[in-house]
Amino acid sequence: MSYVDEVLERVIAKNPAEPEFHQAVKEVLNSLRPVIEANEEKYRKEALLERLTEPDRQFKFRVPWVDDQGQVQVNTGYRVQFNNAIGPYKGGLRLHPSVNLGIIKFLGFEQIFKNSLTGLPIGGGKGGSDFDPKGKSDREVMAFCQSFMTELCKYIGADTDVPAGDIGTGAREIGYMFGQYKKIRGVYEGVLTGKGLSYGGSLARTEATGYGLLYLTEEMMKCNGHEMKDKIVCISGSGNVAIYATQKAQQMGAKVVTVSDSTGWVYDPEGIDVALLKEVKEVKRARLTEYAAARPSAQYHEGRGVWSVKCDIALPCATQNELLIDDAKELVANGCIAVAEGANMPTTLEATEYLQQNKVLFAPGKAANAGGVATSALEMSQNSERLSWSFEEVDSKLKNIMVNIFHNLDDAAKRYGKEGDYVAGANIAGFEKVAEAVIAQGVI
Ligand code: NDP
Ligand code: 2IT
Repeated sequence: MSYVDEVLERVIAKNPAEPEFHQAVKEVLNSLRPVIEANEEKYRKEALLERLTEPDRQFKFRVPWVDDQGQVQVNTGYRVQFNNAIGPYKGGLRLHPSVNLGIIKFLGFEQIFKNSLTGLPIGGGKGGSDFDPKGKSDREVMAFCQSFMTELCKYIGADTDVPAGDIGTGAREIGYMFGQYKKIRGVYEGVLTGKGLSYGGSLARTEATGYGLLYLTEEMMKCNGHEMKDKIVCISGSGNVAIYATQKAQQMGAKVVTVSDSTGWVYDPEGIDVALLKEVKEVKRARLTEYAAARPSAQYHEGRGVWSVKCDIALPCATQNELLIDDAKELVANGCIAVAEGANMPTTLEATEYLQQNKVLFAPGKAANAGGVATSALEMSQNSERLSWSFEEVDSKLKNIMVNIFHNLDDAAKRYGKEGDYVAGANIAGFEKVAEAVIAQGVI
């Protein structure tokens, strides 16, 4: 049996009931086959793949807090420190009822390669909790965040592990967590990114994932003979990534006609009104029904359906496994040119293969959404030098990083005879640097 197959089998046997983690490992290891096969003896002896698929350590802890009725609630908190070969652990905190160890592990594993692709010195980690911020009062969210950080603060630090936002964790939650870290540890340091601008946050971090997604998409389109102007774009999600992806796509002259949330989706043939979307989602924290109610051109539909709308570019920006094989077939039948993942692993393996086989340009999340974490690393740099850069400076660095990522994965794919396979390109380019660093640092 090949080394890759052996490790895949072992990962599944050792980590039962973690299907998302298996999926992420399968995608990465399958596309690394040509690299591993070229160095099979060395990597096997080094147990390199075993070391990359086993987290450095993982924390799971109780998070008790008191709700507005005086009732004690108990959630579970997680932080997985996956790999710090090239820098301190770095990755977001997801607050969503679906969170479990397998989901945090898939996200942490992806983060290793994504962070490597940014070219910046950051390792891979991820955390979160099954707490649901939806429908909670600000006081309840604060109580949860303080309790969560009371435990998490033992394991993190500006040079050790630097968490940030993800689904359900935005500026409000980061603020409460930063306050509690400072209170307990007594240090004012850049231990979290995505902070408010008044206490060490970076300009353009809020916009970075969505903007970065469009910078990479534009470069991929350009290198394949297409431009963004007048393209019809379907976006899923209506959170941080989706909102700023919509904004940047429109700035590039494309028209975004859909967004969605966990209960339904909106089709707006006139183009999504970003100011209204921001008001509904960022200020009111309301459902998309409110967007549709305020916008005569918009139609609201219950359930899923974004990918049934004819488009040139599809940008899944909600969550994992939200673009399935039937959606991929519909996109291809409707003449879709490109899919770029704003979310982490939103496309199933089957749907990804189908899109690639049908010549749809496909940019995987670990490359396409790397602008968020890259700008987090820029926030860390600004915190270290105790300076703040202008919006334009951060945004132009972000754009450079995304264009470079695209060319790195394009080159890596070509080097291994897989031209145009950006999934393989991203995994190979991300892996090479981490593999070298792991081996150079010895058996630890
Ligand atoms: P937000 O919490 O801001 O928004 C998430 C959006 O996705 C919401 O519209 C939400 O709907 C929808 N959503 C979440 N879970 C589900 C679900 N199970 N089914 C259907 N819809 C769902 O999160 P972000 O925008 O920050 O994150 C979106 C994706 O991008 C995630 O995969 C995240 O890991 C990834 N990402 C985020 C980065 C960042 O910097 N924030 C960086 C890189 C990747 P509702 O409002 O109804 O819950
Ligand atoms: O998935 C991701 O890359 C993020 N949620 C952002 C992580 C970060 O540290 O900014």
